Amino acid sequence: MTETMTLYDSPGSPCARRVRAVLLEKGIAWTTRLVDLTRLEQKRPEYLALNPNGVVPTLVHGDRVVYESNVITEYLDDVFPEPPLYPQDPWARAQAKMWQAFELAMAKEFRPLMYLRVIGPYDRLRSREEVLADARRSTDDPAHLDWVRRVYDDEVVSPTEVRHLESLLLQRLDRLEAALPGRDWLVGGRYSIADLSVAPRVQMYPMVQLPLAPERHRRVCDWLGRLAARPSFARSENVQPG
Ligand SMILES: N[C@@H](CCC(=O)N[C@@H](CS)C(=O)NCC(=O)O)C(=O)O
Repeated sequence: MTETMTLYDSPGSPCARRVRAVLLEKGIAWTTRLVDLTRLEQKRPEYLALNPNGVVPTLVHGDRVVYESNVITEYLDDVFPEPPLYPQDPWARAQAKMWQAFELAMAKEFRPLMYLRVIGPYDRLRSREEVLADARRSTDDPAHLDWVRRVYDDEVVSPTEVRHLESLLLQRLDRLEAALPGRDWLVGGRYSIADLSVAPRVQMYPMVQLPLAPERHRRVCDWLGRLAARPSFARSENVQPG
């Protein structure tokens, strides 16, 4: 009997997208369960029972619950080895995992801008009371509820912190640019989990008002173009790929 595969996912989540991309690369069918981050559904007790970190993605494979996107992708690569996405060679694998660590650090810099420039304005399409009432339906944790209020009231980060985060995120692009001369992919001369791990967030830079400038980051733009040309990566943009 085939085990069921369910992905707890959210549109616009680069962390979930890398899991979708791996599922698509491997031709694995799955069912999507949407978690609405704007309604704080990721902090609902029933979701926290699956993923105590209260973030997407979470994968449920049969009776196994796997969370943390890089853990999920490695699990999928082990259980469904074809095509392999994690390098076998120890040095190449270490490099791929360092790119994943780079991405995790980049995520910390990116998150406040995402809430400031995307989720805050989206929330403010509705009344403050409505947004807070929705959040209260998901959790009674004061810290989480206060975060929703701060996002709504545009109090996520100060302008000074914004400039600092923007600068750090641009340095991330410089770092990528410096890694790409003479190579199409980040590690081992072939498309791998390193590319799949880093690209989804880089592709979202324009959403947080950090345009990708070809004059400064030509190789990064070309690399994203190569990824976009891969049907599985292109399809992974949608939570429920058609
Ligand atoms: N390190 C985690 C990070 C997951 C994460 O931060 N997910 C975001 C969406 S990309 C999320 O659920 N954010 C909601 C929140 O921070 O409450 C992973 O890679 O799975």
